[in-house]
Amino acid sequence: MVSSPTLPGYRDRMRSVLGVYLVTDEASCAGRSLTDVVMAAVQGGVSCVQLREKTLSTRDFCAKATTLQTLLAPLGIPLVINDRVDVALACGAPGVHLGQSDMPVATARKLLPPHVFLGWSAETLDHVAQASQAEFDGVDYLGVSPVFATPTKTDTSTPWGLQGLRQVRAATALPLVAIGGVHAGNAAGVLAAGADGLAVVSAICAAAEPALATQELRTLWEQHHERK
Ligand code: TZP
Ligand code: MG
Repeated sequence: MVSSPTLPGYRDRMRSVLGVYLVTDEASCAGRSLTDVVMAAVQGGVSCVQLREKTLSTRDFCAKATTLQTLLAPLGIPLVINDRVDVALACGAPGVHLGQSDMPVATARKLLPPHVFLGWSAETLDHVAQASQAEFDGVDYLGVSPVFATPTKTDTSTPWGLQGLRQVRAATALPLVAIGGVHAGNAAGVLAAGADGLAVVSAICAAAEPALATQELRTLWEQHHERK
């Protein structure tokens, strides 16, 4: 649990949860198991793990989510379930991430216990405006998606770019995590443009050493915060 949205400091805790945010993709893991890559990322200092599964059966999705929740909960690292409120409820994950074609945020909020945090993908400034108005519907953070074009997901909207990210930052006080083409080489620029966190698939999953790759992102995130 990140803590209750009604407690002081909630947004700050949400921002640090977003710090280095691994989004899983077993196909990108170069033959290694997802669990091994996630545990390496844990070793490297990952702050949050999103289980993103687009092809698994519900049964297998639940099983994988339960395995990860069992590993991560004792370590205090929040597991976020992508797309599926039912799977999050089934495995007791503390977070859910929804996109524009998933269940509406207000509906998800009705189904989820209040301590479960909810992320929403923002692909346009209109989405950002909606999320800011709908803060009471319970969006806890926004995924700025995609910040750069990426081969990992090609059915995206127009990338925001750093200028777009700055516009999002100016438009909302919600915590922001940038996703899409983020890696150690551009992370400092992404943070300087206003992202609170770095969400990555390939920069960790496909890295030769996922623990080191995570550590590098973590160091960049910490350096950004030391400079602030
Ligand atoms: N949503 C927007 S871009 C993306 C998702 C899931 C994929 C990001 O992958 P990568 O490898 O970090 O660019
Ligand atoms: Mg989705």
